[in-house]
Amino acid sequence: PTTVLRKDYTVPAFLVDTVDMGFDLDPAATRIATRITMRRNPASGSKEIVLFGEELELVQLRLNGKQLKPGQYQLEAGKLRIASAPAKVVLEIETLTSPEKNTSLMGLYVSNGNFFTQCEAEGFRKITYFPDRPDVMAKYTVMLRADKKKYPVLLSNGNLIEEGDLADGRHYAKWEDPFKKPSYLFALVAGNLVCQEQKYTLKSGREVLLQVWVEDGNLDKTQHAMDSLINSIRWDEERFGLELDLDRFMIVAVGDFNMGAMENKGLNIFNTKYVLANPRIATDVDYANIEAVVGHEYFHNWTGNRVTCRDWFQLSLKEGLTVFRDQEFSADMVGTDSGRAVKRIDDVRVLRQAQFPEDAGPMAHSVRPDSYVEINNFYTVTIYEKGAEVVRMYQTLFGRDGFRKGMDLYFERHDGQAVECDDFRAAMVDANGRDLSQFERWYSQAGTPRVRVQSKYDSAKKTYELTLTQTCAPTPGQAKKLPFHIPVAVGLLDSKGKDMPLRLQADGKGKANTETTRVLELTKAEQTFRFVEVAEQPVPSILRNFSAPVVLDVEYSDAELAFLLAHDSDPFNRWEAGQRLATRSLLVLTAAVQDASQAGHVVALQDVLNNAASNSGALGEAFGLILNDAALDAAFRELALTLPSETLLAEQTEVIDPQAIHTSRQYLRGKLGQALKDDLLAAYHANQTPGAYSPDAEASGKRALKNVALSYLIQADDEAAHALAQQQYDNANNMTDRLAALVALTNSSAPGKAAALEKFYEDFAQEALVIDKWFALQATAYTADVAAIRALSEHPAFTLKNPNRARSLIFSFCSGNPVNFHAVDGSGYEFWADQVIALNGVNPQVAARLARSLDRWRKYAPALQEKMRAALQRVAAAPDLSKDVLEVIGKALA
Ligand code: B3K
Ligand code: ZN
Repeated sequence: PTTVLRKDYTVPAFLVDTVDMGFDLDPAATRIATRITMRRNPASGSKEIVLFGEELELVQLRLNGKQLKPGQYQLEAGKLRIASAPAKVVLEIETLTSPEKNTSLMGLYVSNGNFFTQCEAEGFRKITYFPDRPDVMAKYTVMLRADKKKYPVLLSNGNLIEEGDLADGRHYAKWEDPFKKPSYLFALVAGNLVCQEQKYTLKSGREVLLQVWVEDGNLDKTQHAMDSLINSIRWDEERFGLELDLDRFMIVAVGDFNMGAMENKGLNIFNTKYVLANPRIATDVDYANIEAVVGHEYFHNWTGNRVTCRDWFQLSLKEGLTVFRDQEFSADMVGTDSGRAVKRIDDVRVLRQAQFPEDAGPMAHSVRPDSYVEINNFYTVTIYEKGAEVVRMYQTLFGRDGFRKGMDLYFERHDGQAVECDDFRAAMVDANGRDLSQFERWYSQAGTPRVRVQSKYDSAKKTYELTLTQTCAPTPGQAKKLPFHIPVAVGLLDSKGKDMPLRLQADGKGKANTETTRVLELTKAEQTFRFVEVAEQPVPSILRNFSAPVVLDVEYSDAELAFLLAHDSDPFNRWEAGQRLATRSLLVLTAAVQDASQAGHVVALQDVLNNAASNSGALGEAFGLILNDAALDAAFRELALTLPSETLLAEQTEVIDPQAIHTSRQYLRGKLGQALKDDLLAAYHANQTPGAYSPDAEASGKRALKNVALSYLIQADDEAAHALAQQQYDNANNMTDRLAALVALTNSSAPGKAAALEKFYEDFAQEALVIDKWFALQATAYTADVAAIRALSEHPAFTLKNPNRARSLIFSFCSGNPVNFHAVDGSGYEFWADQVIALNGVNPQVAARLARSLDRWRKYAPALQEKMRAALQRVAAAPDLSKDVLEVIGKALA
C-alpha cells in the first residue's frame, strides 16, 4: 500500500462552492444524485479534477450538462480524474451503494434497520465521487427520500427547510447547512427513532432547538446527555465566548459505531455507549464519559468545524485542542480544586497507560505525523491525549487569560478556514508576544522526553539548585532528538510540609517572593535553576499538576515520598508520591519473583514475596493515613489507594514478565488488604450513598472509595468478604455498585459467583450496553484463560460485527488481562491472530485497533517474543489484508 507524506501536500486544483445531494434510501441499493459546482483554484496551476470514490457503482457522470463517457475521464485506484477541465464546472454524479452490505461502518450503513453515515476521515468517498479532503469546504443541500413507515425520521446537517409526502408510501425531507464544511462533516440519519427535545436560550437571547434521538424504548436514558449538552453550550459561551451558530443541534445514538462519537455539523452521531444512561444501566464512569464526549463533540463545532484541518496530518489541531477543551469542561463541571485534581490524575493515567507505550513502540508518531498509510490508524492517543497535553502547555506558559487571548486570535484569523497546527501555535505566540519556535518540536518529534532532576542545597548561601537534564529515546524514523521546550512547575516544601515562597536568582532584586509554584522553562539538554533565600533544605515537588508530558526521574527516599504523600499542596504530586512508593515496592517484588523462578529450584513463592516485601509496611502506613484522612475527597483517596496497573508496571520493567507482575501486584494488594482491613471496612461503611442515585462528583467519589475498599477486602477471599460483595450485589440501586460487586465476586471463589453472573445476564439481556459489561468483566477476570474467552466468543450474544461487543470481549482480554493474554503457551496470541484475521474481513478499522495489542512484543522475554512474532507473521500472511491491518502489522514486524 502507498504511504502518504505530509511534505507532498498540494492545494486542491478545484474549489467547491455548493453540493446538492439527493438520496433514495434503500438498504440494498441506495441511489445518490450529487450536483457539485466547482471552479479552478487560482492558487493551483492544475486544471485536473481529482475525485475520490470507493466501493461505488458509477451510474452517470455529467460535466456542464454533458455526459462523460469512459475515456473522457480516468477511473483508477479509487480516483476519478478529469484532465483539463474548464474554469467553471458543474458536475452531476449518480452513484449506487449497498448500505446493508457495509460492515466497515464507514460511509452509509445500516444499523438495526436504520441508516447512518460516518464520513471522517475518508468515508464520504463511499457515498459519491468527491474531492474528499478537509481543505475543500462547501455548502450542502441534502434531499432525503425513503419509505415513510420504515424511516419516519429523516435527518441531515443544518436546518430542515422542507418536508412532505411522495407517491408509494415514501416521503422526503430537505436539509440545508448554512455553513460551508468539509465532506468529512457530512451526515445523514434515517429511520425509526424518537427524540427528547427542548428549546434553549443562548446567552445572546437567541433560541435554539436541542434534540437527542434514540431508538424507541430508550427515551428514559437521554436526560443526562441533554443536560451535558446544555452544560457544554453554556460552558463554551462562558469560558471561550463561543456561541452555538445553528438554530438546531441534534445528537443521535447508534448501536454500531467504530468510535465514540462524531461531530458532524449540527448532527452529532454517537455510539450509544456515550449517550444512554440511567442509574440502572450506567456506572458513574459512564455518566462522566457521556458528559465528556457530549462536550467534546459539541466543542468541535468551533475547534474542528468552523476552523478545520488543512490535511489529515493536522488532525491534532482539532483533536488535541478539543480534548483539552473537554478536559477543562469536565474539570469545571466538578468545580472544586480537588475535583479538578482528580480529573487531572485520571487524564494523566490514561496518557501514561496508553500514550507512553505508543510513543515507545513501533507505531510511535509525532503529534503532527509526517506520513501514514491509513489515516484511520492515526486517531491515536498521541494525536488526542498527547495533543491535548501540548495545548495545555500553552496555558501553563501563558496562563488562562493568555491562552484565551490566543484562542480569540485563532478564531479571528481562521474562522471558515482549513489550517495547520503551526497556525494555532502562531496565534498563541502572537497573542502573547513570545518567541516559541522551539516549542514546535512537540509537534514534529515523537517520543516521551525524560527529565532527570538533581538537586543541591547550600546551607551557608541559602541557595538551592535544581539541575534538569532532558533526553528522548529514538523512535522509528527519528534517530536523533533535539531538546524540547518543557515547562516544569516546581514547589519546595519546608520540613513542616509547607510550601516555601520561591525566588529565583534570575528574578533579580525587588520582586515580591510570594509565589509557591514556579514554572521553570527547560529548553536546553541541561539547565540549572538556582533558588535563593531558601531558609532550609527543602523537599522538591517537581512537575506539579503534571505540567508537561514527560517521564520524571528523581531520586526520592521512601521517607521523602511518604512526606510528599502526606503534605504536598499540589494534589497531583501528592498522588504521584504514593504511586512512586507503590511502584517501588512492586518492582522489588516483581524482580524477586523472577529471580526465584529463574533460580530453577523450588522456592516457596510466598517466602520469596514475604522477604522482598520489606517496604510494604511503610506503604501500608502511608496508605492508611490517606484512607483515614476525612479532609480529603473520597475520589482522591480512591485514586491514591489504587496501585499502578499491571500495564503501567510492565512499561517500567526492562523485560516484561506479565506473570511476575501479576503475582506481585496481587500479593501486595493482599498484604495491604490485611494490614488495613479494619480501616477498609470502616471506609466501606462510611462511604455508603443511601437514597436516590446521583452521579455527582461527591457521590461517585464515595462509591469509588467504597468499591476500592471492597476490592481490597475481597482479596482475602474469605467468607466475610464474599458476603459483603453478595449483599452489595443484591441491594444495589445503581449499576456502579452492582457491577463493582459482580467484579469482586468474579475475582473470588465466592460460591454465589456463577449464579450472580447468570442473574446479571438475565436481568439485563435487553440492554446491549450492559451485556457488553457482562462480557468485559469476564474477559478481564484474573481467572479467565484463553479457553474461557473462546467459549464466551461462542455465546449467542457475541458478534464481531458490533464494535462495542467485539471490544467488550476481545479487546478487554487482549489488552486488559495481561496475565492471561500472555499465557506462556502462546495460546493468547493464537486467539488474537484468529480474531484480527476474522475482524479484518468485517471491519478493517476495528481489526487494526486489535492488531495493535502486540505493539510492545519486543519488550517481552525471548520465549514469549517468539510466539508473538509467529502470531504477527501468521496475520501478515493472511489473504486480503486491509491497508489498516497491513500498516500496523508491518510496523510491528519492521
Ligand atoms: N472526529 C471523530 C473521529 C472519527 C474517526 C474516524 N476514523 C471523533 C472525535 O474525535 O470527536
Ligand atoms: Zn474529536
